[in-house]
Amino acid sequence: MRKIFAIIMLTLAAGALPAQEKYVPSAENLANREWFRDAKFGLFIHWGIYSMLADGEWVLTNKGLNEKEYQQLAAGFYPSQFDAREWARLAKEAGMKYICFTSRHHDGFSMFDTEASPYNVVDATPFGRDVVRELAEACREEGLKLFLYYSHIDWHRPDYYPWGRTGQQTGREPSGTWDDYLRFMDAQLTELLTNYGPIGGLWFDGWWDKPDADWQLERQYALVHRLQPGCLIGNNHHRAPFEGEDFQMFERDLPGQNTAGYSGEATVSDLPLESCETTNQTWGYNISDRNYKPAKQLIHTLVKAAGNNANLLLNVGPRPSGDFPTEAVSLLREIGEWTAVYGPTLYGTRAGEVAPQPWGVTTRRGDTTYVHILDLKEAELLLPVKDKRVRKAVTFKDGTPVEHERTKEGLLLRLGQIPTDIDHVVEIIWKPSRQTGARGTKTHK
Ligand code: JFZ
Repeated sequence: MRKIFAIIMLTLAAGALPAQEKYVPSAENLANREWFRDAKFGLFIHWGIYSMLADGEWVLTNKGLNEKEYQQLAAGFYPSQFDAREWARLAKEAGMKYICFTSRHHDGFSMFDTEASPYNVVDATPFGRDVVRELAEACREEGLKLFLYYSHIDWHRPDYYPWGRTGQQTGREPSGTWDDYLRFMDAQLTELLTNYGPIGGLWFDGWWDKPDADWQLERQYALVHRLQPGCLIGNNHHRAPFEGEDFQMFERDLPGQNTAGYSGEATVSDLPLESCETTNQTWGYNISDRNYKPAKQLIHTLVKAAGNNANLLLNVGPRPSGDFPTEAVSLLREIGEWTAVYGPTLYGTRAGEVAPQPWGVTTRRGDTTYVHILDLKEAELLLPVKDKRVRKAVTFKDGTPVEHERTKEGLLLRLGQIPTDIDHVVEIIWKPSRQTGARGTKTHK
């Protein structure tokens, strides 16, 4: 016995056994990543008891409210117009393929039935309905996938301690045991991944509040993947992806850009990518934010995301009543009219052979490339593609042929006039490349 024990100890010491298993995504997870890359467009929904204060999801901290007083909002939460099926229909009509819903935001209030805390929509509100359950059912009925936003920050629980850089002015007791908080999150994640059927993905957020804390993310991710191997994990930490993550998100920016100032340290990975953006200026319902983006701008963001190999997760902050703001509904409808026609130039595509340009982007599927002309002041466009021959080039919307010519610099498209459409799409079908041509010669890499 002692001998065997000694051998085991020696083997361990020699490093023959790995200390921590590297994450190997399951086949189902890899398939879901491809589904995700194909999906291109999702609806982000920020909704919670903060919506009642109509000043965004950060109101508790931004206004330095007293947290005990804030809790009392729950007793008045009765969203008489809430209809998960209606939300799912609006998303579907807009051309979206998934919904990402705030199951619990930084304020710590759970929008689902949880045993881990009484501070939840079923136990603490007169409404008493499990919003995540109704949304999960509605998504299933409409053929959408459900993703769940889950905050790592908690401005309510004492065990979210030591505090991070946010939520310090809310009158809370400065004490609590961090390990309890980790156990709480494990319990909630177990519920979310057990009680609602397949979850498309988890959208974590808040790591950045205290980057040096012992988050035990690899352990937490392993729990998620053990319960649902197919569930895609993303984390809005604004860094290159961590071990165990399945997609990478960019907040208010296209991959590789950093106009919002959040993504300075995020290199673009090979994982599926997602950009998220607001319809107005805030995530949670904000009654004074009337500054909605025009449909054209949001469509351009969607198209540019696709041209950068990314999805767009577009946000709506429903009212306390449960309705979407009127402007948001109109925007979703307008975008839906566009995707109904132009969807085929996006869904199932990958970034095209021409990198994003000032005039627009390209997407491709098989032997077809879609040239998305978003902003061009001329009637001609030179594509720097030299190694391919055109079989057919047409205007996507009506199939009219597009004159084209091979030049030294590439392929010159003559559009006839300066494009004025929201997105003037030229569809190019290429001839089979010579290497894979009729003579069946070997392809070289
Ligand atoms: C986060 C949330 O804080 C926000 O409420 C919303 O849910 C959004 C989608 O994600 O936004 C952030 C994240 C990080 C920073 C700022 C906003 N940051 O590091 O400054």
